[in-house]
Amino acid sequence: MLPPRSDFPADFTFGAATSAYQIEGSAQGGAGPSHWDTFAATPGNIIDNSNGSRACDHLNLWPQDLDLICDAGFDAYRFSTSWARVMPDGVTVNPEGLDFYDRLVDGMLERGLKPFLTYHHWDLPAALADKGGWQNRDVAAQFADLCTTIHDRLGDRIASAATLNEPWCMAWLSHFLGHHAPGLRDIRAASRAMHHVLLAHSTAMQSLRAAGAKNLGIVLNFETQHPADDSDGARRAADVQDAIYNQWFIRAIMGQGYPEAALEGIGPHLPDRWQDDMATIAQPLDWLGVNYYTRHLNAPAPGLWPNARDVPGPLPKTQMDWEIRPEGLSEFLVRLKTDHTGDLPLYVTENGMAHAEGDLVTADTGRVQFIADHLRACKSAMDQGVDLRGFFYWSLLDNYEWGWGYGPRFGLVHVDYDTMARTPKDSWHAFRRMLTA
Ligand code: GCO
Repeated sequence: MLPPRSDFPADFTFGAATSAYQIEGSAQGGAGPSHWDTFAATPGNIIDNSNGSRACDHLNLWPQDLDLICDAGFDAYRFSTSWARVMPDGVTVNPEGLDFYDRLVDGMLERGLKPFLTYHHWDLPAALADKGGWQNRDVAAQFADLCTTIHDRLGDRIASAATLNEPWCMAWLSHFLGHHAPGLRDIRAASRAMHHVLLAHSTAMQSLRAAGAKNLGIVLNFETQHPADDSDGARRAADVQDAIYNQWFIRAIMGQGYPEAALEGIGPHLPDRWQDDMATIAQPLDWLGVNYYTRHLNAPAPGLWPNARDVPGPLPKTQMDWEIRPEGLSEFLVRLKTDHTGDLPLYVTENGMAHAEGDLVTADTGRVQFIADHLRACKSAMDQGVDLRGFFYWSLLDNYEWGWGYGPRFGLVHVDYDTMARTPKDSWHAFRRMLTA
């Protein structure tokens, strides 16, 4: 059972989250190719060699998807706009793309849902990727143009907006670890991307503020980094991963500078005179979005920096093989307040699990338990003084899980990828009981 809604303040926001490439269908509606389309077209990059060309066909089925959010009793919907749909070549506007989001936002308001917009959730136009994408400093100004273009059209109806989703994934997972588009394993490319994503975020913040936008933030992901044992090597490995993963972005944004343990390896490859950008990067936020899923165990890996490797942990795991550790969520919320964000309002913008139980597509009591435990972790952080304003479940629908394709099922609602039929699972009903009681 989920905790009662009355455990949370009356104005606490409950929502469901999705992202454009994972649900819309990238081949329709005049969108241009994004680097996810080209990455997915390369054999071996996606487990099932699938792509987001059709995804959940949300571009056509969005009214029923909004109904599902509304009928469950949610207050808000966190969605993203696709850069490649709004600007197929990265710069020129596709009116059909903007029209789609315009209708979508009106659809939310008609159903009493607050629109929580994320300007970018990874579908960078291939034309910009050709020019180096996040490695190219020009991307900052181009991203700011995208944001103000979208703001001009939707800004009068948006409750809250985030510039970027998970810059760690955009820069490190994709340019150093090679798991996400553009699939590079190159420390110079990764280091440049680590800096330029922040420059893009802050340049967009400045342009959006100048255009009168309100309630602006960014969404960062946090994963607990523990040492696999009590050796010095394991502790060092965990510290370096923590610096890259959990400190790089928030420290820079809060004006605390890049963490030393990450600069050791990344510093030599940063763009010239990167220090000159640090004041710009520290733009004030109105709120911070926290995505939390799991923890990692780190063992030393002698050889090359960062000298760390992941080892499997002993805790129960999701369909992604991610360890389930709800207390990590309260730990991060408290740590953020104490070390970085102070009184800044926080939102859990993503938390959820990939999960499948037997043959009955609606059976997911394991997910209900997962959500209940993480909601209690939120409550515990609030009891410790954290100004947490909302919780968004990832995800409304089963959808395209990037390099994992369509296998992992994160949804409150099951999607049959042949018929596109949506079927609410136990967890959707559990939210409905909680939120409409
Ligand atoms: C992320 C993204 C989502 C994922 C989800 C599950 O956190 O990686 O925001 O797009 O689908 O997190 O991996």
